[in-house]
Amino acid sequence: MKFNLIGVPVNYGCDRNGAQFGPEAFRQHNIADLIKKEGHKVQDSGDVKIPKVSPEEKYSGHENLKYLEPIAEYNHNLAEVVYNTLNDDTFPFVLGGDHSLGMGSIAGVSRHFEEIAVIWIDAHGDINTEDTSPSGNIHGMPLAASMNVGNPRLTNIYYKGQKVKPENVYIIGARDIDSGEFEIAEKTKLNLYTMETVREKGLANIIEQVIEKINNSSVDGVHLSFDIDALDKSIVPGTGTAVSEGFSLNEGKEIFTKFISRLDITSMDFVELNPVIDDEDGKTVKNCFELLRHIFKTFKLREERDTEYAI
Ligand code: 5AB
Ligand code: MN
Ligand code: MN
Ligand code: MN
Repeated sequence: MKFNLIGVPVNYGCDRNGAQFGPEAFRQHNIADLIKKEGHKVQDSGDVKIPKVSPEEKYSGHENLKYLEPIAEYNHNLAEVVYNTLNDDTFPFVLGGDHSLGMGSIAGVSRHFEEIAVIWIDAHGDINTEDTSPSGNIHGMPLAASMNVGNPRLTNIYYKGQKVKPENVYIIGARDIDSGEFEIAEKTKLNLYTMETVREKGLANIIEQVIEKINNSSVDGVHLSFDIDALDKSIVPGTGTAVSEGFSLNEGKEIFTKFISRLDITSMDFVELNPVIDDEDGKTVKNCFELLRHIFKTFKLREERDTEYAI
């Protein structure tokens, strides 16, 4: 396969120092080499342009949407790169940066395909709006905005209106959900598999359900957005909003093995690494890379299997 690395060095969405150094950390640890070693082609289109604004301008766009203007602007730029990458028959692999980048990724992906599904693996729902958000941090809102819920400046990024239908949205592993988010989940009827549900029904069964639903729907593109805080706090100390009771590394691998081998995943985000708050051994970076290696290995296995069948 051919991957395009797209760096998004942003922390406006989490309003905490460090997440903007994510892309640099992935590159320093040679993510491109890793992808090549697993047998793929890889290009790096560099970093998306992020407008520079000072913390004093934080609330200048809206009283409960921090950095609204620069976030809307950079997401437009990101959407364009993602869209062009797909048109080039290349897989966009977006490196965060905080999760506010989900809006741009999804906007670019949804412009390319007829109808998309979004798998959102995260400790959080990320379906807040300016009315429900306890923090005003836009990294807690990208999935709502992509469904056309929230502030028009965010719902109209790249092109006007809805990017993904709620019935095609799958949140998996959420265990820190705000009360307003529960209401939005119910109202929109998106597919919410909380960690409580995952533990009750078993991870394998939940994955199976999601695969079946997606493969029985009419989508032609599947975007997978992975927030590393889906993993347990003990294995990813280097993320801004770590939560306990998360997935183990092996569960993370199981999720990717199954989704990549049985769904046609067409684009991905890998977000919320904050190297500044990682532990002294770089545990978070190490675990991210173990998972990344597994991801690209699985893409290769899938490709080999598909070409075998084609012959
Ligand atoms: B992340 C919280 N729900 O809205 C909020 O890391 C946390 O992209 C959001 O999933 C976490 O501020 C956003 C409390
Ligand atoms: Mn998130
Ligand atoms: Mn999260
Ligand atoms: Mn976070």
